[in-house]
Amino acid sequence: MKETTIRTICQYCYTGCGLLIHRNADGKVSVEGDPDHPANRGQLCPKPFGIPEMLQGKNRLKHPLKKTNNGFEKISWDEALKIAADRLGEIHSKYGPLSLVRVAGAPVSYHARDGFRQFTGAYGSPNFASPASLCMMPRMTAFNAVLGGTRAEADFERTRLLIFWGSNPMASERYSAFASFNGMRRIIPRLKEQGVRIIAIDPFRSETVQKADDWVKVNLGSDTALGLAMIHVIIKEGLYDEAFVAEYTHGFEGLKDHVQSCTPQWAEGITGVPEKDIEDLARAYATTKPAAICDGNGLDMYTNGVDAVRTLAILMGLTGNLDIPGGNVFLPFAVQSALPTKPAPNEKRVWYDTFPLFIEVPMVGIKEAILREEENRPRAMIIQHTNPVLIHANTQRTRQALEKLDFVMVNEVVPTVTSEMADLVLPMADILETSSYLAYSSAEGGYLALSRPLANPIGEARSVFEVEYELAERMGLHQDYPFQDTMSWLKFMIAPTGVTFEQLEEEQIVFAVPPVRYQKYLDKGFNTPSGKVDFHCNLFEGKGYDPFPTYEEPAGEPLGPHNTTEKGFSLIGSSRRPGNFIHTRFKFIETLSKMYPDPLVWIHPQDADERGIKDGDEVEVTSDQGKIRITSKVSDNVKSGHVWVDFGWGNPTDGKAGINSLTSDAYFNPVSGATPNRLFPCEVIKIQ
Ligand SMILES: Nc1nc2c(c(=O)[nH]1)N[C@H]1C(S)=C(S)[C@@H](COP(=O)(O)OP(=O)(O)OC[C@H]3O[C@@H](n4cnc5c(=O)[nH]c(N)nc54)[C@H](O)[C@@H]3O)O[C@H]1N2
Ligand SMILES: Nc1nc2c(c(=O)[nH]1)N[C@H]1C(S)=C(S)[C@@H](COP(=O)(O)OP(=O)(O)OC[C@H]3O[C@@H](n4cnc5c(=O)[nH]c(N)nc54)[C@H](O)[C@@H]3O)O[C@H]1N2
Ligand code: SF4
Ligand SMILES: [Mo]
Repeated sequence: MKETTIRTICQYCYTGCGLLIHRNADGKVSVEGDPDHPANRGQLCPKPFGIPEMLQGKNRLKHPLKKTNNGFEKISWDEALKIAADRLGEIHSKYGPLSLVRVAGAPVSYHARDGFRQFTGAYGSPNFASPASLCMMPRMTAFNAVLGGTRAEADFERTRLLIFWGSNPMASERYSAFASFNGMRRIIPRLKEQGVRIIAIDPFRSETVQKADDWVKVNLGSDTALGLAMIHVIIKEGLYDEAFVAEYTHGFEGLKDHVQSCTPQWAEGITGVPEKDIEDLARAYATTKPAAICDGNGLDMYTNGVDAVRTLAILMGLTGNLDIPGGNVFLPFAVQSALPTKPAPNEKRVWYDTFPLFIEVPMVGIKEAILREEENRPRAMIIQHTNPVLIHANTQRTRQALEKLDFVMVNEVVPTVTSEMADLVLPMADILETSSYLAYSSAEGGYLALSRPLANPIGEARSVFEVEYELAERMGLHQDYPFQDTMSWLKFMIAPTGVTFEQLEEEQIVFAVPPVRYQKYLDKGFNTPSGKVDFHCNLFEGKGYDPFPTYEEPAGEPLGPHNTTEKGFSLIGSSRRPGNFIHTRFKFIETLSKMYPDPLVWIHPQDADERGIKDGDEVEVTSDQGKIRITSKVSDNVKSGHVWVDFGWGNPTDGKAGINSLTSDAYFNPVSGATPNRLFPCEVIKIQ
């Protein structure tokens, strides 16, 4: 065999590192970081080192499967697509176009995000759902409402003070939405060398907290109170940017009144952060110029998360740290999502009246519509690149909702708890077996990179776009389809950038957008209803929400740590993600699982002691929703009164506990539909 090296990219997280995949004369595969890729400059995290094992096809779904009374039966593609076309056609005739919902996964790779979106539009349904209400979109909705842009990214290279607020990039590698440059993975040590002060606001001593200069040990779900108190201090002490506030913000006087009572003393009682530390934090952020905030997913999965992020957006505006070098900037971006050519009317989607400002239907709306048997409820679900049973709050109720559907089709690469519930399972080509691309934004410009196939699709697995098109064709829905397979999708998506596939193939990395231009507001204003930073948020007010962010207790919590609930729960549970897996994936890849074999429940030494629990004991965690068995990790990384359960297990291929058996979907954020996946009252006992 000839030795080969393929230059490609990793699509397991938002960093999109460059990879060199070597295959030697014996066929042995090895992985190296691409030294010339701007995102990582040769560095890699552990995950792509699982690629050689993944290419062996362990646990892969190789054939279409249909559910029968005796379990799954192997069928041909022709039969599978006939079943899908017949069932979806019948459901369309009986219940109309709104009866279909397409549920997709985290948009880390674009084929996850775009798959079956076009089809759903052509079918006539506006019903899209995903983990968006748990992941990034609650933040984007808040930023957009106040700043008129969904993301204002930290301008890492030029800042003097950096606040990681509910983000843990030392494990998640998520420094921004899609911005990657100058070897993002080494940004923290590099900034420290330059004397930039780094602060982490986090209830857990995370990998990022461990690298920070200061740790603001905030209580779970209390960030709105912290943000409001910081705004109070900055206004009271006159530390805000007067010129910027006067010229470019709307509603300052109202804001001033609104935060009058939000004193640091008030916030101390809620956040657990001493009054003096809140004052110091506010002063540091307002007086160190420029300062930037790196917001994270730690703010999303609370019922009060959107307002927390509105306080971040207001802080950026108040201090003038917006769209300036070293502040939070609106970055150039090359490619948008593949929206359906013929979108169905948005206002017709399920639970639109409840969530008019959100980009799609929060999963809680889909589940409730089905479980309450609402007339316009979905009857058919296409599940594309996601594992809803494990990732949404209250696994038991997610299962019940799926069971009530007339038809469930799951597009997957491996068997999961969700695919086990399907009527039809379609085996998909993995990202390692198809062409794809990523668009990156950065202050230095927006660029594209190519993801190349490393092998042919395993068994009978096929590309999602081919399957989607063939199904549309069988149903007569293909007339307006802009792409028919992976390659035509890729070319269609990158066309607006002016970059061609041939160019990408030759150059691998192509810059398509010039470096950021700062202070765009000088001539364009802000893209909000007032044209300014909306402290007083007109968009929210117009839809009946409070124009200013207000602290509300996060739902799902008992009165506070050590306050026993009626059921005897005296701990507050949350969840975390270990650095070497992505969500529910890769647990059967030994290269990765040997580094972190089991999910753990992290408990403070004092709480463990009171319960006779030692490190490594088997324990039972019980919440209102259910119970799980898991191994304990006794650690003072946790605040006393909190316990943290590792998220991502629970598939048949790992046989371990899934945390969302413990979380509740009885509450949700009124704007984003976020459920409290990171907050549940619980108790932990040792299994004797
Ligand atoms: N290894 C790995 N990397 C990943 C992923 C993965 O599953 N595994 N997933 C990817 C995805 S989809 C996402 S969305 C990103 C997320 O990446 P990040 O945005 O970095 O978010 P998390 O990794 O969830 O870290 C959130 C941090 O917030 C803290 N936190 C929890 N609750 C609160 C709170 O109430 N207030 C504050 N201030 N902090 C809180 C947590 O302790 C944690 O340290 O990671 C991506 N990268
Ligand atoms: N309690 C709790 N709940 C959470 C979180 C948490 O921290 N705590 N995190 C939340 C967040 S931020 C997110 S983003 C979500 C993640 O939610 P998901 O996106 O649903 O999570 P994944 O495990 O990445 O699921 C992706 C599925 O797609 C499959 N897959 C992989 N490649 C392909 C492919 O090429 N084609 C197809 N068709 N399928 C493929 C994988 O096998 C996997 O089963 O979970 C959310 N839920
Ligand atoms: S940080 Fe790791 S998982 Fe993320 S793109 Fe880079 S190598 Fe892949
Ligand atoms: Mo996410």
